[in-house]
Amino acid sequence: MKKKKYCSGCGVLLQEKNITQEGYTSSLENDICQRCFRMKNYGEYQASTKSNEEFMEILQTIGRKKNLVLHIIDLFNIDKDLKLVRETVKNKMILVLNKRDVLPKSVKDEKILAYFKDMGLNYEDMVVVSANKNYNFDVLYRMIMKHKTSNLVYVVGHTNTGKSSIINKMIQNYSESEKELTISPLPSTTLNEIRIELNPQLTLVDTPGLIDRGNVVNFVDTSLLKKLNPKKEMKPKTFQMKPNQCLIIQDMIRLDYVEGEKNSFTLYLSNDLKVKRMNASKQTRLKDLCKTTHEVKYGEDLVINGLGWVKIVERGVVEVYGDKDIETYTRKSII
Ligand SMILES: Nc1nc2c(ncn2[C@@H]2O[C@H](COP(=O)(O)OP(=O)(O)OP(=O)(O)O)[C@@H](O)[C@H]2O)c(=O)[nH]1
Ligand SMILES: [Mg+2]
Repeated sequence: MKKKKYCSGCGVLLQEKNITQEGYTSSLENDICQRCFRMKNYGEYQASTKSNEEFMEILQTIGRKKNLVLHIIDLFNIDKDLKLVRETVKNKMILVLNKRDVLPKSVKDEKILAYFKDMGLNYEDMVVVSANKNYNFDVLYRMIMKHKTSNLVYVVGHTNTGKSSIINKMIQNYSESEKELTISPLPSTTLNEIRIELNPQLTLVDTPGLIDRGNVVNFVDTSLLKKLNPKKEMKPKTFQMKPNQCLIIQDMIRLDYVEGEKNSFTLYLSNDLKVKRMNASKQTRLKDLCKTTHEVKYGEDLVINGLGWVKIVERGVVEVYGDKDIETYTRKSII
């Protein structure tokens, strides 16, 4: 029997029998599956469905080992259940805050770090990085070498946080290897554990990420998806708001300011999205969508999962209209 071969892009078991199934390749001589080939060469993204049960099993298995773990967070899309990963994986952990490049440059790294330190979760260390800008990787590398318990270091986190992008940067920076993991803006790009030996002292293990069911990315087409993810520093948009005014974001989300004093709403979104302020009572657009009401307190953000957030200065009541599966919630302001 032939030896099993796994895709070097996403980790799936390669097979040449069934074109409709995961892991298909026209020939087992190839190193990557057809899905990865298309993503890498044509930017043709194909969604896959990885269940969160499988993800939790992977986390639990890692939790039974003693290896150091890197927990990757997307600063644009901070997971609400950060604690879940920390509680499942009790290993020594470094918190890696990725996509620094999309936050305004005026925000200091210290401020970002302080926000996460205040959560009181137990990490060995924390670092702010950007895989796209190759920012702070020497600091990250030194932290890994300082805290690792063996040559094997696991990389975990939600889908799309940039786990594979970070490992690719580490390969470029610290190894002679030509390997390249597949990355994409769609959920579930990586499908299985993939071990990447950087050098005799360090092997990184890429893992599939937990899917966030309430994230906007699950409900949009590819062209909108490309607009949603900021590619550059976000230019915050500020609107002075009075009750009975509303904001319409890209004909997808409507925010009605229903109760409070004169207020200021600052939107942190991809610069490619359009926002309009309107008179709420004269405008019925999007009002047929599902409504959620939030009381936003002083110093809080209203988060629209996957789209970004609104920093609201004074206390106020806001109604959000959008697809019923898009999750919205409030949190302490990050900026
Ligand atoms: N702006 C910005 N985008 C990034 C950065 N790192 C990764 N991305 C983008 O984020 C998206 C997801 O990256 P991946 O590396 O595939 O994320 P992942 O965590 O491996 O995702 P799964 O394999 O699905 O769990 C891609 O569109 C990347 O280009 C970064 O530092 N800055
Ligand atoms: Mg990945």
